[in-house]
Order: sequence, then structure tokens, then C-alpha cells
Amino acid sequence: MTRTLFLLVLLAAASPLAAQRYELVAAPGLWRIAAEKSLPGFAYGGRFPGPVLEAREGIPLEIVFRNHLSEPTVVHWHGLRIPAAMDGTEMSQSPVQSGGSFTYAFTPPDAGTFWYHPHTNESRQIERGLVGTVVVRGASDPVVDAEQLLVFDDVSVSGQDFGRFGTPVQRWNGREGKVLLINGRADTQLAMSANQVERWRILNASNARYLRLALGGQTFRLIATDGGLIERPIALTEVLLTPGDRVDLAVGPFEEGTVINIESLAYDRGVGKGEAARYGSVRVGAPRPSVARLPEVLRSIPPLAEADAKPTRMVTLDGRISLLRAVDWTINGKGNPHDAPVKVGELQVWDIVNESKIDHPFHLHGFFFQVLSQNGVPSTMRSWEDVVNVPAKSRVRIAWMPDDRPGMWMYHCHIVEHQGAGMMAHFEVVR
Ligand SMILES: [Cu+2]
Repeated sequence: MTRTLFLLVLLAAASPLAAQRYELVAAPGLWRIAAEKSLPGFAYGGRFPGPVLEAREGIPLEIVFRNHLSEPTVVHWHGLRIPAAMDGTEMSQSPVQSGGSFTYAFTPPDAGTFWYHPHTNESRQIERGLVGTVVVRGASDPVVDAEQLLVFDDVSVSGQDFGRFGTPVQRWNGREGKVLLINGRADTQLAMSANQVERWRILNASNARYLRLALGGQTFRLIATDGGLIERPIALTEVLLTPGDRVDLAVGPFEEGTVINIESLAYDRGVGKGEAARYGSVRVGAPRPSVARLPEVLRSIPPLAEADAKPTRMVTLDGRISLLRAVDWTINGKGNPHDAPVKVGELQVWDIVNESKIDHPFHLHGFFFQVLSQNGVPSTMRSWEDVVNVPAKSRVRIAWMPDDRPGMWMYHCHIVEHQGAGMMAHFEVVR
């Protein structure tokens, strides 16, 4: 008996699998978006954006969530490949009522940059500030000199409050605001040291605004996307992030004294001019020694299917004019349809066809996919994704493998007003 107890104690002390535990409270709070401007927001952990939940690949995570809002909510773990019961949607659990709580417990299987947000009344709750990130670290993360986590967002402001919610224009275009934020603040000034290479983890948490990110024309290297590291760093001067998207960039080295604009280039997603805009800047200070080491090969991603693989399913995105509601957004001709089940272990090749005149960012819950082609043109880069832009009048072919996590899942447009207006489907993964 004593010996067994001793062994148990030893195991508990030495176990590398001890769960990382967090408490997360959603509550009303004042969101200071600029020195002179505060908005009546909703905060996770009293912060805008919410706290960064640090996690490690393969180490259990437990998040005790408490709802101190006056309305129900649920917390969705965007991009994390976890059991269906922990997905945090109204499909997988009852909403957490005001004053209630729910414990999310899961083990993040992948290193990468993920995020959490409500899956109830998304347009209002996300806009009011309910956004946070999960950084899952892995054994093969490249060595960098420093790391910054940048949450890009926009808010529509009217006086000392948010602009009106639920307008017909928002239902059509998604809700865009004129105030552009990085980490909850307008006109953010970042600092970094000359001679160093930083890893910037970037999330576009906007309801609808696309971010065609550029750093004043400077070259940076893309090293990771939604599902973690890509195969090799890719040198770029711009990268497109739809709502819900993440990228990790290796930024620098730059020379001392350089000031670089953090901006979005003009992008026409079919709803007007999509003008260029500035979010903030980064000032490069005195040089410091660098220990950064970016390998030529980050990891290998085995292909799931050839670019011309035969599709097993078609998902058609479209919209139709509604006299009552301005527009209804549809999947395969229906609002919020129930799609056919998929079987564990059976390769899925889906054609996402956008018949409408505006872009839609397609998001699949709980599973990563590879983008095989767009309009028949094979992808030049292999990566794991959970969001992909489907441009107006275009076809994007993806492949994904349902692993053994049966239950109810969903896919939807990540312009959250479109999702709320019907462009969301659920389906079952069955054994
Ligand atoms: Cu959409």
C-alpha cells in the first residue's frame, strides 16, 4: 500500500503531463481603444484582447470558464484539433448562461497560433472584444530573438459607443469599422532591436475586414499558417489574412533608426473600394546580438491528395435577396443546412464553390485541410489551414482527413455576419 502510494506521488511529481490550468472570465469592461476613447466592451480576463493562453504541444489544458456577462455565451477554440464535445459551439454544448460556468479540458495536439472567441451572437460579442489567443509551443519551433503577438481588429464607433449592430449593410458586407486596432489599441507603436529576427504571431480577429498585411514594402518570411509551421520559410512583402486567419512571420533584421509602417494594402473583396489603411508602426532601436536560427526546412507536410483529385463533395456558397432581411446567405441553396456525415479515415476532397459576387473565408472546425487548387491552378505551397479565402466566382479545392474524433462539427463563412445570416452548416463525423 505504502509502496503504491509512493509510486503515485512520484508519478504525479514527475509527470510531464500535468495539466496547465487557467481561469477565464467573460465580463463587461471598458475598452480603452485610444487615449481619449473608451467603449463599453466585453472582456475575457478584463483585457482587450483577452489573455494569451500559453500551452505546449501534447500537454493537457484545462480552462475553467465563467460567464459574468448578462447574456449566454460559449467559447470556441478556433483551430485546435480537440474532441467535438470541447469545440465550444451551440452545436456541441448548451450555452453557458449568465452566472454559469463550463470547464473546457483538452490536449492541444499541434504547435501553432490559435484563438478563442464566442460562438453565440458572434457579430456583437466578438465586436465588443471577446477575442483571445492560444499559443501552443512545440519541440521544433525555430529559435528567434523575440516574439510579438499581434491581434488585428477593427471597430465601428459612434460617439462613446459602438456603432449600430445588425444593419442591412452589415448583413450584406459584414461589419467593418473605421478604427483599426492592433492588440486593442489604435495607432500602435511597436519597438524592436536592430540586427534581430522576431517571430510575429498574427491573428485577424475582425468581424469582416480583410487584412492584406504589408510592412512598408520590407521583406519578411512566412514561417507558419493556421495549422503551424509550413515546410520552408517563404520571403514575401505582403500576405492576405481573412477574418479568422493566422500567420507567423520572421521579421527582420532591420537597421537602427528605421520606422516601418504596419499597413493593409488595398484589397477588393467585392464590397467597395477596400482602401489601403495604416494600423501602426514599428521603430527599430539600437542593435542587439542575434541568436536567431531559421532552418531552411521547418518541417515536412505529406500531401493528402493530388491537385486534380476527384472531389467527394461540393459546397456551394451563395446569397439571395430577402425582402425582410436584405439578404440570406446560403450553403448548397439553404440557410444553416445539415450536411451529409463523413466517415473517420475516409479522405475528404471538397470543392468550395463561391457563386456570389463577394469573397467568403471558409472555416472548417476541428480539422486542418490542405488547399489543393484554386480555379484548377495547383497550390504552390503546402500547409495546414482551417480558414481559406474563396474569392468571388471562384472554386477552391481542399483535402482533409477526419481522424477519430466523432461528433457534430461545422463549417461556415468567417465573416461572422454571413455566418449569422445562414452561411453555416453542420455535419457529423461518424465511425
Ligand atoms: Cu461570407
